[in-house]
Amino acid sequence: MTNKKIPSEKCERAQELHEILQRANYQYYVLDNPELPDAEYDRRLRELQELEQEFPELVTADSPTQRVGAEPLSSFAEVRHEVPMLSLDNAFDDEELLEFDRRVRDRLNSKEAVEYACEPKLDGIAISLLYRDGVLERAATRGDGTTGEDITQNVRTIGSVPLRLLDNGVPEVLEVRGEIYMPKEGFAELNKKAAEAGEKTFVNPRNAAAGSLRQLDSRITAKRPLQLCAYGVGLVEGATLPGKHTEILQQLNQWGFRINSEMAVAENIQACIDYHQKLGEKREQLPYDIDGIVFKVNDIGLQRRLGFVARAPRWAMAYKFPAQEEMTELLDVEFQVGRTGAVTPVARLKPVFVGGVTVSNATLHNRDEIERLGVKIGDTVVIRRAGDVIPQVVSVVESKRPKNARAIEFPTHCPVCASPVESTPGEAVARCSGGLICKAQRKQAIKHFASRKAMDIDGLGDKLVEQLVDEGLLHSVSGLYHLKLEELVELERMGQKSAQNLLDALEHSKETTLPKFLYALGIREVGEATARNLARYYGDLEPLMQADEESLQEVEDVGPVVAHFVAEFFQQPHAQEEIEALRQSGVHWEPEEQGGEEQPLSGQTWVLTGKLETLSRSEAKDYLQRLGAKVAGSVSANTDSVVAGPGAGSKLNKARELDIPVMDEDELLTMLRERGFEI
Ligand code: JCF
Repeated sequence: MTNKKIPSEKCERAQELHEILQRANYQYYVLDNPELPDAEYDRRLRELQELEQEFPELVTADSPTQRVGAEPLSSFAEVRHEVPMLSLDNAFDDEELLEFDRRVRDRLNSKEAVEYACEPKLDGIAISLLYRDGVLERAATRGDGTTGEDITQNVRTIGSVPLRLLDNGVPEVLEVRGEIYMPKEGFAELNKKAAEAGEKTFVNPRNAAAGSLRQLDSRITAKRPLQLCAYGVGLVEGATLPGKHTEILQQLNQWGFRINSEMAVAENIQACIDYHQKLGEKREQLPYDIDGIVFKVNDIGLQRRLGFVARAPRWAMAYKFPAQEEMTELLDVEFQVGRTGAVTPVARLKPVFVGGVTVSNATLHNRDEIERLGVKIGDTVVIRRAGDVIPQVVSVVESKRPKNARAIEFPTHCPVCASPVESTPGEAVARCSGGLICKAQRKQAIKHFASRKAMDIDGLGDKLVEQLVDEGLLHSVSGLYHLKLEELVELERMGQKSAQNLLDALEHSKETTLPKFLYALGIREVGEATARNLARYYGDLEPLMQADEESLQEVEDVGPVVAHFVAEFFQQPHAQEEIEALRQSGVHWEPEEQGGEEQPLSGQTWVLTGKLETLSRSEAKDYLQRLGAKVAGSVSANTDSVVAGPGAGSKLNKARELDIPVMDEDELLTMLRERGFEI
């Protein structure tokens, strides 16, 4: 960076800025521990940009200013990989993994256990990064393993890709291999923004990552939340790397690369099976998509002895998890009517095994979603089922569309009660206008009323509610308390004993609390927490029923929308009659202690992160709210306490950074027990 025309102090300043920005970048992207505030970073970057504008000779390939993207390309150049980029052989069950280990030991003529490196297999795009004298020279896609595409301009924009290696003693030539991926959170945000702007959304994080890297205009790539995780090396010249795979990765980490924080060493193949099992349970909590675990013989000497077959090394294996996406056929679309009248299109599918279970229904959410997907009946569709989330239709395989594919017609009238279906402008959901005239809404309302967190009527399951309504024995929530033994025993699959049990449960449910009763009414947008707030503010039902929208908004967490739904609900003559009938039947509660009295955690904001083992997430939240705490989804300077379980990631880091007290689940349980909860 020496040039006669440039004053030496400018040259030195540019150098200094390079170092500051490079270090800040490393702390932010690799260590997850930023030290330079964003504004400070931006100021320094601007200073460097101005310097480079004044003296264009100062611009180097590794300058932090090069991360913002460059002029669009017309196409990507071809790149030949000097050391081929291999793919991985797959295993799908324990037996296949044990088979792999046997083959390894046979080849090595070894009876002893082989040590393996274990890491999650990220669902992204494999790439090669070539460094010469520590400076990023070229980044290329894997392509077919031998020839890939030069995407250097795009890769340069990714914060966690070092433009220059840290430390001295780097090899003259170092080719680092890794996976570029989009974390789940960034993906969700990107899609949200795209949807709001009426643009096309991405089907999954992997496609989003691939699409972002394939941009000819790197300024677009620069705006995408991409990450790099290094998993190995290719070409190395002018240095000797350590003798174990895990040590090489540690060395890469020293040089400024992110490596997977879940990486572990397994002493033998059984430990690999355990690792696969453990990560499988943690899969949903990880901040990125993975599709399996990669196991590699850890000793590089042994790797050399094992060599390759065709395109895959003999020393590595990917043990896959059940796929979360599969293709199947859309047989039909039905429309379900929910408790609040929402009409939801449901895809009836040719059964397909996905995410570990057989799926034959998936949600299509709403009319806009059907339009966005452009899906027709008869289409082949991609179904995604991740964790316990409802299966979704993520895309249509248009090349497989049959000639007789039929358009999906959204009903103008409720399929259950024939009342008109109405849409509110600005709302994606269409609703049946039938209210409780609609059998579907009535059934859902009764199921909700009986549910555990509401009136908790034991033995009144969904099936039984359907049966009672269909048989004409039950027309409303209050009708529950008029059911008779003679009627019940007439029902199919209902004996004398279960009929009596149900009547006992109904009797028992009459003694309730105001929050539970309010929640049970199923007022739109009134969940358990809001019901509790309303109960505490008004103390009893009558003042709440009289409250106007303005007064309602004085209640914690109640805004104009919720206030409107609450006031509207109690104004309906039908609702008033039902409430009256329920009280006539003996439903009762003690008035609530009103407002004023401070709860132990009033005014505090708590955050739950990671996996909880004894409590479910919603139970923990519920307990904390009952002590007066607010439970938030992200950590900020306003957070008072964080409960972190295994697998806690960025939220925990942030809490530590901000010096916020952190406790584990045991400590939370102790605290709750001290406050009188019996857990
Ligand atoms: O995370 C990955 N997708 C991943 C891919 C990790 C690895 O350790 C890999 C890989 C592809 C090939 N290792 C090889 C040899």
